[in-house]
Amino acid sequence: MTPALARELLRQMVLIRRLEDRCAELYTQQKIRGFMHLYNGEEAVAVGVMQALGPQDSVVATYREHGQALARGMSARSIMAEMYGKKEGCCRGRGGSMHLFDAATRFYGGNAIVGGGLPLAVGLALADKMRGRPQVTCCFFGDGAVAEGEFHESLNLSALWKLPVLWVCENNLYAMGTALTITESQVDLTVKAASYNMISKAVDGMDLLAVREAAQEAADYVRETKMPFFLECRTYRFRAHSMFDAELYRDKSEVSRWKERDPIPGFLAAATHHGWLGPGAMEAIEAEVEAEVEEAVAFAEAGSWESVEDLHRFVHSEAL
Ligand SMILES: Cc1ncc(C[n+]2csc(CCOP(=O)(O)OP(=O)(O)O)c2C)c(N)n1
Ligand SMILES: [Mg+2]
Repeated sequence: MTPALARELLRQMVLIRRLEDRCAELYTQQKIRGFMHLYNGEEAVAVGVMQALGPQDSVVATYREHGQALARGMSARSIMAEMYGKKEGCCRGRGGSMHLFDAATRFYGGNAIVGGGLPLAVGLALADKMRGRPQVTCCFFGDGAVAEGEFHESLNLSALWKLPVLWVCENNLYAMGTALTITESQVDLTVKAASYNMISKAVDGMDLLAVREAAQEAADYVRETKMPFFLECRTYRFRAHSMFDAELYRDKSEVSRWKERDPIPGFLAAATHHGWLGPGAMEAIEAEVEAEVEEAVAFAEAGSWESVEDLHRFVHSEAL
């Protein structure tokens, strides 16, 4: 770790947090519509894992993917314009919150279907293998995906066909309002993954340094052996599942207990302790991030709607 990298990692987490808090405000003003799922509390997972990937690696994410998109290097303005449904957005406003996508950073998208990204990751990794490319495909998914057939089929194929996939399970203990403990016979997800004959490991998803280290080890293993690796990041979302959720399924005391382990102040304290960040660093980052988010909002506000004549484009391949 260097002081510059520590600052950058903290900045990324603060940017994710601030951009999403702003999205929540804009949602209540109906500037952003449709489904929207926020990542608050889970920032250390996206930021820490992304550090282990290179530009040629592929990333597949879920509908809760704003953090991954930012940590992968997509701009706040292209994300915000997409949230608004504007043409200047990363998908010309056609995807919205759940379908951020960016070929340039090999970000193969959010996905509205629980577990839907896992078979895509198998396909991406198979393509890399067949072409002899040294890439890793990193696939994020929630604990809820573990109950889907696609999880089992994808993990099995990745081990059977020896595919270079880094599986990253974001276990935040709930799938919408359903606790893991009432849907799974085996709540230790590393045990489930290990049954497909791959290395599986769990890490504290609230600790940025721990996630970064575990992800680096996992990605190195995948790159060297061309075998899959399952990394479970134990984390928690501070906000509701989506913008429509009364949160009747969990106690406020549980939420406040997890908030005490907020990854942002946690990493700030560690970085200060190690001497990577000095006094005033956080204030400067917050000011920078605030300016970046407001610039993104202004960009989205000033954006344009796709013209009616263009609406058929990208629907059928012949229209390209
Ligand atoms: C195949 C499928 N079934 C159900 C849904 C409805 N749904 C949306 S999010 C969600 C919960 C998924 O939870 P998890 O995978 O743990 O991700 P988290 O929201 O906690 O990040 C469900 C059931 C869906 N989108 N797709
Ligand atoms: Mg979950």
